[in-house]
Amino acid sequence: MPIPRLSESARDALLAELPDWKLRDDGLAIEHDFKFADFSEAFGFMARVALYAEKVDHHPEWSNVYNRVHITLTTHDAGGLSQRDDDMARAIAAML
Ligand code: H2B
Repeated sequence: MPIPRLSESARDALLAELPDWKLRDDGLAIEHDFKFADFSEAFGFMARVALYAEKVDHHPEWSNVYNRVHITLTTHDAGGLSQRDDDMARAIAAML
């Protein structure tokens, strides 16, 4: 089922409130490169995000190299950003 795209004003408000998240060049996703003390910290964070993602049925695109976790949030069912990405970015901020 298609999901509505986030309005430009909602997107701009999110980026203003969470300034570490950057809009991808195509405007269809937001990205954040997280850096932790070591792999254990990074993987613990990923485990928390993964459990939350399963609970809300919204999944990050991500990669991990040692103590870095790169996360891209977009909604495939919307073809771009949606409220689900807004909610996820805020939830992730609370998991740090
Ligand atoms: N995650 C993301 N990032 N975008 C989606 O559109 C999406 C998802 N859709 N997780 C969900 C799962 C959908 O495929 C299931 C069927 O609800």
